[in-house]
Amino acid sequence: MTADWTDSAIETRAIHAGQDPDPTTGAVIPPIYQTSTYVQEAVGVHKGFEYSRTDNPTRTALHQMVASLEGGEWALAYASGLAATQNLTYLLEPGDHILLSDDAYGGTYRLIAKVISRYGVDFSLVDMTDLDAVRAGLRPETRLVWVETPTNPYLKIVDIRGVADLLQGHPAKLVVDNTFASPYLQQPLRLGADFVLHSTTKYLGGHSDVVGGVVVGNDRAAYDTLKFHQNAAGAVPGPFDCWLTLRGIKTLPVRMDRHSANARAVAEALREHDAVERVFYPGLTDHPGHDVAARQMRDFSGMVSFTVRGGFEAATAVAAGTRVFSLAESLGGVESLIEHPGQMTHLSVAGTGAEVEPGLIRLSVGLEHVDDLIADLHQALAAAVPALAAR
Ligand code: P1T
Repeated sequence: MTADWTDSAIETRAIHAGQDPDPTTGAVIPPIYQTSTYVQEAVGVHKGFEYSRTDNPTRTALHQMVASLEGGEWALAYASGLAATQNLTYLLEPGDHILLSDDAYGGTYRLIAKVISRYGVDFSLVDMTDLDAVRAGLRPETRLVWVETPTNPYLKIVDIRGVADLLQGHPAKLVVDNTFASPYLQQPLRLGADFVLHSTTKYLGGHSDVVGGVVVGNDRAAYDTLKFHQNAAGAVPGPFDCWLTLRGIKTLPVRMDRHSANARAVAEALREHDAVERVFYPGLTDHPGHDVAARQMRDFSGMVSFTVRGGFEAATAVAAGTRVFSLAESLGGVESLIEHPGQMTHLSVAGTGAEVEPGLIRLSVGLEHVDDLIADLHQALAAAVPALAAR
């Protein structure tokens, strides 16, 4: 029985939930239970653990932690965000339909379009910021509505409460991929979502040193199905990965505050730059989703996208021209990253109608000094788009 932190603030829960001192040694930090199996005193008589695909105490601590952060009854952890996504689709039957955001991580699209659809599950894309379009996109056989907010890579904002309300009386469950916000900034279950999904690779882990995923929810029957498939399909995280994620989560609130402050300053600086066409950041007051974001998020997180004048070639040159921002896929770590979605994270949506613009660049704004970040972008833009930068 672990201590109950329900009434504590999220900053306190991020440090303590699911992490009582080790009962045998008093260790303050839960051990990495690096074991595949557990001894039984007699057949079927054990301390609650049989085999580490089924359960592992370090993973149990992570489950309790993330459930606490999201305000959910339960959480289940997986070997990656996509393994978590796949596990949720085990709730579906052939003939069912998924309504998917038209702006979503390319790998989520690829999994649903190229893998899940082979098993008789249909899907269609919709702009989730348009509630009328969501209503029109629902079919009698829709069983999952898949929302990201902010979206990847355009940082569109979906009204979670609005989508949840229009699903009243429909059998479809609402999944919110909360990877870009993190539970510190946004808690979709409190806004009516049925399930929350994270790539814990990103802000929860926070240090670009571990790949993982989680699903969080309140529905016990869904838990039983997902828990069965977590074990039956077996895409579980190892104990060290769970421990790294728990370690990262302890600083989530302070990291997210600084990610958000740095990203806002970067977005404002980019908006002033002549070589930049459009800046996508929900913290800018003229972002079309700003009001909804201000309502459902504590702050606007650390992701910024923008288009450069000069299209594909200029964008490719900017992405390769930064020194503080590393050119890499992924996001949510302490170090700043830059990428070209069209050729990297969203290559798999090419030719689908949901592709991104060739001039689009995505930033994961890290925790370096914001002056260094802005100076780095200025020098990369000046080198890639010299005529415009000189104006
Ligand atoms: O990479 P993985 O841990 O399997 O998580 C997949 C995933 C799910 N949801 C969102 C919103 C994501 O952004 C991702 C992974 N995204 C990247 C690797 C990226 O650079 O966008």
